Amino acid sequence: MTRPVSRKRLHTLVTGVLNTTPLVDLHTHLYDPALGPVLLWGIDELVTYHYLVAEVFRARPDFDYDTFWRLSKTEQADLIWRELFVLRSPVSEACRGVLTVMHHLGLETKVKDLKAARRFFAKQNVRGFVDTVLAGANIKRLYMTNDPMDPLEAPGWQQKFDRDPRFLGVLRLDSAIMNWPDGATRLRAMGYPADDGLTGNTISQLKRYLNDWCDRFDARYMAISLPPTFRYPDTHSPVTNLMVKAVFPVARERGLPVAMMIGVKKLTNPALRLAGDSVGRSDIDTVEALARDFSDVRFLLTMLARENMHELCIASRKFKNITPFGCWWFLNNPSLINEITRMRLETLGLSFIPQHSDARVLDQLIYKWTHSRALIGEVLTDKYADISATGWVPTKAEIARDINQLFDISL
Ligand code: RAT
Ligand code: ZN
Repeated sequence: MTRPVSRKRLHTLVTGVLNTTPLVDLHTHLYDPALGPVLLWGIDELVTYHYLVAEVFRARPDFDYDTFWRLSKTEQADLIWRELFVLRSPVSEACRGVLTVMHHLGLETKVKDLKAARRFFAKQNVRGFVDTVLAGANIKRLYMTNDPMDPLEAPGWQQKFDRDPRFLGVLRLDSAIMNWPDGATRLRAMGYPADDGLTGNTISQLKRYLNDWCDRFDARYMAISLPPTFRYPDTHSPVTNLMVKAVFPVARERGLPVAMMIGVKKLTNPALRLAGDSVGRSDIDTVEALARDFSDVRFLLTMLARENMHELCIASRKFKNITPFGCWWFLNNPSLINEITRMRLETLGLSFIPQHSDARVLDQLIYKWTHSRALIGEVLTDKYADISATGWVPTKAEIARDINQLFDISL
């Protein structure tokens, strides 16, 4: 008979392994430093994160959107700092995140302004800071979001460069195939003479674009974010047609997964720009039908509405080609990470990817992963404690094996 083990002992084991295991981050908006200014970092970027831009207007509803956008980045950061960190206690998850990063970097958090933080960052260089952050977050590899049509990113890919092997390529599809025929115009401008209509020529030009850029990026998967109205089958929807006729066939031929992030209502409030997107409930029948009809394509799937999370777990039980991942954007809050991770372990065992950071600013890796590791550690401990009560007590090696299964993604 195995000796009973306390929850405290299990917690020490689990957090010991989790904190010392370098993890892989499946979805970020971070970039190989060789790509230049598209990689954001530093205190002003951190404080003007779009999650905080949305929050500053909660604190200052009298403030005009256009006036805010006319401020310089430094002025925006000063305003957000004063409103959300000085005049009020910074209790939201996005605010807390900034504090976690500052604390980790040895900066005072309860300060009236950002002067000291700015002095600290002025002394850093980007490559050194990449190392500091990846070590601090204990992340060994991360996946970028690469868009050949992004004017900020595209110039960086014009010449060959030595890739940092920690930054893996992902071909993002939104600009090419959402809001069709906008994508057709952009494809033509890039030397892929697609038609506005969904002709055979359009499909073959799009396939050529996908193949060329998967090659150029050494893409490990293709990714798209989709609105709650996304449906399959749907013979009238351009995006559904382009996915079915071009994206899935290319994914199949290349053996690449397709990540679909479903449930974003783009620019519900356009005046908020990047902070203006909202959430809507999406259609799980669509997810199941795609998984059934494209059984040879691996789908990495996340959804934005909490209401979709349970049915996504069940769909994943039915289709082995679905891998649910992460607690995306508005779900990236402690209470929801706790709930979703618990539900996934209970319905899927270890066959899912618990978290991604979605970091847009390099420094955010520190807080996103510190917070998520702690939450996932609590949930895993509870699950091990439950099975330990029957005598099935995990060893440290078994816990390490499980954590590797959850996080050691290689695509
Ligand atoms: O979480 C975010 O920062 C969002 O703005 C989006 O980037 C979302 O994650 C996406 O990839 O579309
Ligand atoms: Zn994202």
